Amino acid sequence: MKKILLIQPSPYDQNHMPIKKKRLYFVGLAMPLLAAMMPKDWEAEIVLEILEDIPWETDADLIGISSMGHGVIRSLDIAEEFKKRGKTVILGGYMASIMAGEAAKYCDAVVVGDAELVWKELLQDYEIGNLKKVYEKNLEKGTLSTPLPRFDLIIHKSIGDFLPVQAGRGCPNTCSFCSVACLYKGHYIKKPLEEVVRDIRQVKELGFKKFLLLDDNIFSDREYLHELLKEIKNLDMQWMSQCDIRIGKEDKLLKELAESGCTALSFGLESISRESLAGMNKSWANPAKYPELIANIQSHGIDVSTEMVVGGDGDTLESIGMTKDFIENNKISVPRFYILTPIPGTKFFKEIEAEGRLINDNIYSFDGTEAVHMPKKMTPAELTKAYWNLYEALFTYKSIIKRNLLRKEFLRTPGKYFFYCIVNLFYRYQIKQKITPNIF
Ligand code: B12
Repeated sequence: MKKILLIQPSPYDQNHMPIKKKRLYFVGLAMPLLAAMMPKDWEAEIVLEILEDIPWETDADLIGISSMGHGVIRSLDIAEEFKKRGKTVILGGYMASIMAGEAAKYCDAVVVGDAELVWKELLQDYEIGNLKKVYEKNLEKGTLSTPLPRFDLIIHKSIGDFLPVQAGRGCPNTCSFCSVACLYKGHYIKKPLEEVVRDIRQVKELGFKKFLLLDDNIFSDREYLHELLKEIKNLDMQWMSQCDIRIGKEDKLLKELAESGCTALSFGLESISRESLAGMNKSWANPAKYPELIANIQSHGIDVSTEMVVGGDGDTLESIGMTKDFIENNKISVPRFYILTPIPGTKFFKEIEAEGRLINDNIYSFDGTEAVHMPKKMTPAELTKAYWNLYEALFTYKSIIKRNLLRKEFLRTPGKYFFYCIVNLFYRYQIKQKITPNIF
């Protein structure tokens, strides 16, 4: 039996050690899917490095390593180490895809984008000793079909109380900073509904009552979402996902979402400055409407979680300060922020580079917690300081109480808001150590 070892690396911490956690709440789908795509005469093992050590002495024939954002440095280090040990190494995932030329230096082959259309060919090439350096066949506009993910390889590990499910990949929006737009170029590729239902059923049969719908934007195709919600409702599960904020004006869909068991949605609001949003090719989002849209989503019983960036072209120290009021006034339980960062490969990176505004060319240090580009209305040092000030201002005890306990919904579900308070206290602890809070 041949064997593949699939590794989801953990990013390095400030001391250059892979981050370790007792529990990984958000597990990715890539490794269970790649394992499911192995031919019958292959055995597969999955290592989630955040929870377990890498078995350097493995008897595996092939090593597959994923990559995300700045975590890619660890992916490349692991690849190098296994290469030294004479193993055949394949790199894949978002970051290796976006910087395939660079990643290829550290491994035998890189899979750019979706693995589904090239995986069989790659394994055949490996077996005849004829691996190509890069495999790329993106799904683009077609339909997405995936086998049942091999969750049996991960459910015994220390993971959360939900598993991932995917209905579609990509997003119709083309925000210039976004890695998803960079790979999928404005396309949303859907799975047949029967497959999504099959996958949710598997999660349920494995004893989980919740799932995370991994789509980048479940509001990409209204009709598809409407049909999907009818199916999900019948499965009696709770779920969370990510979405375009404009869903906030769709009362019918919001009602269907809530009835189908959707408990929380995360929104990339990015900024309260129109000018900043325009600079990100996100003029379709209107921050003046954010409060009304958020309130409407919350009124349907769906929690709103937000992701925002600071350092856009319209941002001033004052507007970053006002972001604190925005988050508090809109009762956002668990807000998250990054410094706007030009990820290599994205349109935003090309623009910033062409304008001579890149101030740090060590792309491996781009982790969204330090300014690496010249903002228009402040210095990079001021931006980094304003970023941490914003986090500190929102994670005082007073602000945590204001956002989570002093709200009308509190009495209906106090347990939930106490849980959010605990998450906030953990974020506060991280912020004090200048660690950007993360959802994992
Ligand atoms: C779940 C998730 C997480 C989870 C779980 C990660 C894990 N340990 O498994 C958590 C919360 C921990 C996480 C953390 C981070 N994440 Co994350 N995450 C996701 C999310 C929402 C879903 C991932 C997923 O399962 N997708 C579904 C699968 C099927 O798709 P896929 O991962 O792309 O895999 C396919 C191909 O890429 C390929 N593939 C993937 N890996 C490999 C490996 C090999 C060997 C091969 C051959 C192919 C291959 O095959 C798959 C099938 O086609 C994505 C968004 C997204 N659209 O994917 C962001 C995303 C991947 N994350 C991202 C980032 C930036 C991070 C962090 C750096 C955030 C941070 N600031 O700390 C960290 C890094 C963690 C790390 N381990 O290095 C970015 C990556 C951008 C980029 N340019 O790389 C994304 C795209 C979000 C975004 N919109 O920007 N993440």
